[in-house]
Amino acid sequence: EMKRYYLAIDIGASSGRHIVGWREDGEIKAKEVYRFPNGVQEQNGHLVWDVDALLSHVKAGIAAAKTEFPEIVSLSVDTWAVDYVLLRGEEEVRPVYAYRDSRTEAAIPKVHEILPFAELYAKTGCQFQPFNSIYQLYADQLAGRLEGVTDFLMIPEYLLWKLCGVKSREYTNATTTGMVNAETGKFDPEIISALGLPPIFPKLQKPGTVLGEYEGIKCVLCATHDTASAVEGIPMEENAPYISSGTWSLLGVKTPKPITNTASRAANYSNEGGVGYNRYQKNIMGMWLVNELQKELCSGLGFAEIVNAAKESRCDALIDANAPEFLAPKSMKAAFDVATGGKLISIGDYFRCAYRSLAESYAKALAELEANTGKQYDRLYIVGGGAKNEFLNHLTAKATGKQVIALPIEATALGNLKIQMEADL
Ligand code: LFR
Repeated sequence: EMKRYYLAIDIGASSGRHIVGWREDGEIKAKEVYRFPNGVQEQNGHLVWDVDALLSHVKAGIAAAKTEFPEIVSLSVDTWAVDYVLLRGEEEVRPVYAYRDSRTEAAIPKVHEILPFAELYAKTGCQFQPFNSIYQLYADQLAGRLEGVTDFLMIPEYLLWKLCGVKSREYTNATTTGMVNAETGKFDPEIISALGLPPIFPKLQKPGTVLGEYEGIKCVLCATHDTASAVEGIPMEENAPYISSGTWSLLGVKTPKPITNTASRAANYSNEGGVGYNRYQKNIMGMWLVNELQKELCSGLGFAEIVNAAKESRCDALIDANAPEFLAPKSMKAAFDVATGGKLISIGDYFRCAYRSLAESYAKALAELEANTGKQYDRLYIVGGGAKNEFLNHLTAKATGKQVIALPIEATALGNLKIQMEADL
């Protein structure tokens, strides 16, 4: 029997990868064929993405995949959420801002003047984050950047358009904009008209939709929000809470319906689109804390050395891992110093503090999840790069009291591949 090969292109805030997958013995097998760096750039005091570089890496990776696997049935792209490219016809509105940029600061109170957050949450179930597309779009509006704009494409949709010439709007990623109605699953017309946004929000398409082709390879929509693909890619025996652990730690559970009540809003839980279910989920600052500390304190040290230093430290200082001052500080070290009142001395102290604080915030988020869903769970699945950190897994088990099942798999790529395989039936 001929094997059928599929290509997942998974791009995160700090790197991207091309992974070819196929079915073998009832399982999805996968091989990484290309990897490339990504990262925000500074331009005129703003944080932006280099989407041209992303596109050329996407194409170079497809070429690399083809040399190893000449017969690829289809490809799909997933990336981080909320960010987008605006088009005027075929022309990009530049720059393409990155979500940690502070340009939304003035826009947020103005949006909430028109649509109080409680009202927005009741409609969309989307968590408050200063970078939600709704605030970015309103910042665009205030800056006059929406004039003549014909299209709003989120990053994966933009890259797929560049490959196959077809513009799409995919459901799971759209739910992170803060503009999709949780009940209807569509862009909410009242939100869009209240903010006076142009008519650039058409009907949403489902993961699995075939768009077109690129060099004979079908271009398909996966769950283009990386976290939605990750959740699809977790091999779970039962429905249990998960953490997709990377730049962010996304902690959540699948629920049949969104939960948008006051307790849920107070806990700032999000309801994001999944593939046939709701992701009741919370953003926790994640490995961003560790990576930023490492850049500043000890770029020469490897992962194992950092974990060892953290293990050896006896420092018991904690920070609130989700406090806004850690989102995009000029100096992560200084942010930790201020938050701990100068208690961190050795390098190990900083990392011990970061890991323990993450574990504590997982425990708090899980308690909220259990209270708000009215369900108790015994297990916690952890996937993504962070799942490889046994020290953090141990701290997490201790803080949460759950059985931690850490799977060192590329869940996002597996979920991306799974959706393509299902679309190929
Ligand atoms: C993870 C992720 C999160 C989203 C954040 C910003 O990569 O997609 O789910 O909240 O990035 O887009």
